[in-house]
Amino acid sequence: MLDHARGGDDIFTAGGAGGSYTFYGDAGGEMSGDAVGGNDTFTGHGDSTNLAYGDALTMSGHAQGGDDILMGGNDLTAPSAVTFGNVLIGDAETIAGHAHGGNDTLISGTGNDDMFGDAKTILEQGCGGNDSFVFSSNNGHDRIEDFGQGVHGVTGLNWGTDHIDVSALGIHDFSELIISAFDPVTHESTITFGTGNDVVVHSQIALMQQNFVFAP
Ligand SMILES: [Ca+2]
Ligand SMILES: [Ca+2]
Repeated sequence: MLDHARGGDDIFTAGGAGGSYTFYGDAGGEMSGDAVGGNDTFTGHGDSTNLAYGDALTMSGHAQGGDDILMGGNDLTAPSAVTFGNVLIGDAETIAGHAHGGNDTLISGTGNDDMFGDAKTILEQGCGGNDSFVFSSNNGHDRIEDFGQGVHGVTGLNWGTDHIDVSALGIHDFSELIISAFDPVTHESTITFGTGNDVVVHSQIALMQQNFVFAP
């Protein structure tokens, strides 16, 4: 998608179990110039391989990602923690130039989800959007790879200001969360929602109350 191209708002639902699904919300290649991605919705299928990009493979120039909703598939039984049937990427594999990622919503299913709110790699002046990661019961073993907290002076300022939505779990307050100590080397901590339901979060700094959306 080049120049002033604009993507539509698409809805894609993956087919049967045992499949391999790759989704690009807007462009299978590069989005550049002043191209703007649509607001797309992807729903993965359980017991399958789902790879979803909200916008494109790569974004450069002044491309702007849409606000996409990506949902992981619901496996009958989530596999062990080391394998991810679902890779959900809010914008693109790589964001470069002056491209901006959108404000995306990534929703974990009962399979294992590896989630990038923006991109696997952000280069140059590229930046991500303000994304939401949504969890509920029986969600398997997941990862959030780029949790932005808007903290200056710490790697990941270009990840936006993101939130983890735990409202569906009936969690009302930060004190109800079980979170391992933040590792200052790996920048990871693990939130345990229940047996077989946890998420490793790669964040800028230790997680705090304002990083979450709680049940009312
Ligand atoms: Ca899009
Ligand atoms: Ca994003």
